[in-house]
Amino acid sequence: VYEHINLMTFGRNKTRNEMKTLVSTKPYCYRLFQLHPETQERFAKFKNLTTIDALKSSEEVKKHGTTVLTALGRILKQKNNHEQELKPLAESHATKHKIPVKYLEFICEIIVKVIAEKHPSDFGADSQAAMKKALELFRNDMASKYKEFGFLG
Ligand code: HNN
Repeated sequence: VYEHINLMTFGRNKTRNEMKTLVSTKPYCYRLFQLHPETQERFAKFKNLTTIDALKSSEEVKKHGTTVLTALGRILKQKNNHEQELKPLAESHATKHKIPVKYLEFICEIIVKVIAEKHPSDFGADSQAAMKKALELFRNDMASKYKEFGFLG
């Protein structure tokens, strides 16, 4: 599972060009916005992207997808000792961006789906279950931090 996250987060052992190729060929960055348009509304910077083609070709969306997956990869690599990594993100997502826990669920579901699609022979039922569980732990901790910051999510 952690190998896959490495791949998804364009791991440190990749060169910049390899990373760019991965980013530009993997069609997952826009999927959250496609499936759940209400999530796109949280991003002032993506307001002008009103068609699927615009979303698919946007460098900004790719860049943000990388930001999100890199942050998530760092959290998951802590194997649940993620308090330090999680707290500032929980704070900004609770108090500034006001991102409901439901939106976190959306992206987690998409991440599992996309890895399963991209690596069908390496990401079977057990791996999927393990990844789901890891993402669930992440979400639960986000949700409890949200409450500490007074956001009920
Ligand atoms: O904390 C920050 O504001 C820094 C930028 C950042 C990071 C590192 C954001 C971020 C922003 C600010 C974007 C900007 O101004 O460039 C916004 C508006 N997020 C959102 C909104 C929604 C959102 Mn997220 N994020 N994020 C991160 C990092 C991680 C991260 N964000 C997430 C979801 C699902 C949504 C709902 C549409 C999200 C996740 C799951 C993660 C991974 C921990």
